Amino acid sequence: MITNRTFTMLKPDSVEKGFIGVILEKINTAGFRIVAMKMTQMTVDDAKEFYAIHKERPFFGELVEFMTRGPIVAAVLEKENAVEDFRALIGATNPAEAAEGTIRKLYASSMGENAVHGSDSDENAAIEGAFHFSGRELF
Ligand code: 3AN
Repeated sequence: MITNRTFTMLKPDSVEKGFIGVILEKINTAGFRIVAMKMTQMTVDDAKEFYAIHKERPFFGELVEFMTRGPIVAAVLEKENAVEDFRALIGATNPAEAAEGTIRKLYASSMGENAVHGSDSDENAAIEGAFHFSGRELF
């Protein structure tokens, strides 16, 4: 399935540090259209479900604790080649390895607290978008 959409979350660290505006500016400047957006806070059950693919990983508990400790900004973004282009814009999972100018290089502090989420496939973009938004919330 090929789509032109991806799903992102500005994680609790970005919201806590006041980086919502600068990150959205990078996203808009890079040519993404915001199709849906909201500020919300995941429950522990939400985070366990959202990150179920990582449940056997040693960092799973830390990940769930971090992602539920405060509000996030969830959004669906549209652009040609959205998934790949957004992963390029955010940079490597580990901010120390992220390319210059990427969102994680600029605003993330560690592998765990890495500022933003970006879907890793068109299929997951659709699943993750549907996790946070109903059809009526997509514009
Ligand atoms: P990405 O977000 O770049 O796709 P994934 O899917 O490998 O990275 O990991 C999902 C999330 O799990 C990451 N965004 C990060 O918050 C967390 N994570 C990944 N690896 C680690 C790690 N070694 N230690 C702590 N948290 C991690």
